[in-house]
Amino acid sequence: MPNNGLATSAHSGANAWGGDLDGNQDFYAASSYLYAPVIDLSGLTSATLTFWTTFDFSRFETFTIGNTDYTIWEEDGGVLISTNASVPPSLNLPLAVEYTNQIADTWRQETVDLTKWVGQTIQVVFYYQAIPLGDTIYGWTIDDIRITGVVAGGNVSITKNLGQGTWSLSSLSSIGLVPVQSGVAPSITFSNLAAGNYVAQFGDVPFYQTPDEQTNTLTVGGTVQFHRHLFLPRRESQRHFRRLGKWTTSAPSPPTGRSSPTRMVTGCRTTPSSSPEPIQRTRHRGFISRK
Ligand SMILES: [Ca+2]
Repeated sequence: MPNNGLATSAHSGANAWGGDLDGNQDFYAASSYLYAPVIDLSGLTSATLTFWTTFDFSRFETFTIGNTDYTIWEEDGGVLISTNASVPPSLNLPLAVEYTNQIADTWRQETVDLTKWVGQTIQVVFYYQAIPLGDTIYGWTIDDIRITGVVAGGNVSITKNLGQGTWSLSSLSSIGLVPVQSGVAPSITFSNLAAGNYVAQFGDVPFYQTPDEQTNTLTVGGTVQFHRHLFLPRRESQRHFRRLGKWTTSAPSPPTGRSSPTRMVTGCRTTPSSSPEPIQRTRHRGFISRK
C-alpha cells in the first residue's frame, strides 16, 4: 500500500510497485531496476505497454564546475527493454521511454509502443534513480502493468459449390476446437486470423454427400481456402430425381396417364432405348435447375 505524498493508495487492489512506497526521505541515493516477467512477443505485428503511475521527475539542481553547467535531477525514471535475461541490469539497455522533467501527481495511465521488439522475448525494466537535494522524494509508483499485442495473421476463405448447407470454422488449439464463426454464405473470407490450424465442417444437405471436415494450416501472411464440393452419390441421385419426377423425361408415359414414379423408374431401367447417356444429361439438367 503506497503512502509517499503522491500516491496514498494503489491504483487497483491493495498493492502497487514503488521506488519509495512509504515516502522515506532518509537515504543518500537510489538506483533501482524493476524487472517485469519475461514476455514472448513472437507472432505479433505490434505491441503496446500500458501502466498506471505517479511520479514527479521535474525537480533538479544545477551546478557549475569551471565553465560547465551540470543538471542533476532529484528523481528520474524510464522504461528499458531487456532482450537477454543473462545481461546484467544497466543503463546500456535499449530505452523505450524516459520521463525526465515530467509529472504525474495523481494516478495516470502511460502508453509505450513496443512494436520495435515484436518477434523477440523481452523483459520490461523500470529504472528509477533519486538523489535527495532538499525536496521531497516521492519515488516512482507503478500499478496495473499490461502488455497487449496485435496478432499477425492471414486470411481464411470458405466457398461452397451449392448455396444450401451450413459451414462452421474453428481453430484447432491445444484445448481442442475453438469456434471462430459459422454461417450459410456461399463464399466468405476472414482476414487477419491468427496463424495456426483451422478446421472447416459442413452441415448435411438432403440427398447430397457431406464432405469430411477439412483441416488446414494458416501461416502469417498466408491464405487458406476451404472449398466444400457437394455431390450426389449414384444411388441417392436416382432417389432424388425420382422425387423430382425427372425420370419421366426419358420414360414412356403410362397408358393410364397417371404418374407412378416407381413404375416409371422400372420402365426406364428396362427400356432398351434409355441408354446411360440420356440419363446422364437428365441428371445434369436437374442439378442445374435446382440452383
Ligand atoms: Ca494494484
